[in-house]
Amino acid sequence: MGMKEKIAEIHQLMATELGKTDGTQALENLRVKVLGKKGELTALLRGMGQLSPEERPAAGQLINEAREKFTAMLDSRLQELKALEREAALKKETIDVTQPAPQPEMGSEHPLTLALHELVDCFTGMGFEVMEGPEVELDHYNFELMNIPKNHPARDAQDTFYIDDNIVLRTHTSPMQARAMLTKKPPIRIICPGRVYRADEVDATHSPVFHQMEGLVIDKDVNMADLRGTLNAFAERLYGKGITTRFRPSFFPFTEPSAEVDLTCVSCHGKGCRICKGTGWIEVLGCGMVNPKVLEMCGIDSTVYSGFAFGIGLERIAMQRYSVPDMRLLYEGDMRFLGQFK
Ligand code: 2NM
Repeated sequence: MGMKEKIAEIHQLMATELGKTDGTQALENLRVKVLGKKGELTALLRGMGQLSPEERPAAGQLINEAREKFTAMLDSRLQELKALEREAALKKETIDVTQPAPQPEMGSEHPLTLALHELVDCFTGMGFEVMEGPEVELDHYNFELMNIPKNHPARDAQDTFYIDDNIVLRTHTSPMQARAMLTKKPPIRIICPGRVYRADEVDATHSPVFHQMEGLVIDKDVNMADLRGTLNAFAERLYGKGITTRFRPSFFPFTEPSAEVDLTCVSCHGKGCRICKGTGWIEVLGCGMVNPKVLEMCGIDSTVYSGFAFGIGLERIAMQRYSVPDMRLLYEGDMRFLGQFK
């Protein structure tokens, strides 16, 4: 077979194999097979030794032309394959910037926090300031200044967690209000939300740790009508028009007179139903005119100033508002419960 025919054979091989290459690696393999050290065209070059000296220049030229031609074929296929590979890579790596991002699972506010925020919004809207303070309190602030002297039944070890003789876990947020009266000049309008402690049994409506929000107003000529107006505004704001209050006489050492306050039953609007046990009223808070003794002990002249105070249990409000049947649900952190407040 002459040189021309052999080259034509290799050309034929190139042409068919080239079309079959499916990637740059396959192309490189073909290049090695034809042009590499042990390649077919290189073998022809080696075989030139057997040719006569007259035949060699022409054969050498044919081989060199073939090498250039094959190199050009390989190069052009390489460009094609690179373009195809790039296109495939782009397709695979495409980012759809319009696709919504995966949403992180959002938490939600605890029902007690929801109730707290509603109450705080309501009273700050009426000009009250929020004051917070220590949960570990001096007996002096928690009891003495609240007109609950030594030997008063409310101090009973059954009700109070004592740290030592003089230090307790606060049983209400009133000590914060004593601190306010001792440090501020009237007019005073504050609410004190926070955690309080009582050595109670645990059941559907009791827990040794619970939350309160107490309010205090001190100024000249503050009277019971101001107290009632304030609580009526609170009732309407939180529960809607037509919801009002009913005061029942009661007793607290720190207020005189004192009252328990009921709200129109929200579920029957006063007609009487299962929720309000037929009375048309729901008990929600305690209140009264600050006892002059408390004012005096806290450095406020009771002949010039008077004040009212009230205390609201946050658990009770949250349970009524969100129909929570058992207080323990508020503390267990069960996601199936908490997830309902999104
Ligand atoms: C209540 C009921 C009635 C109250 C009294 C005071 C203070 F500091 F002014 F004496 N703070 N909170 C109070 C009055 C709290 O809770 C049921």
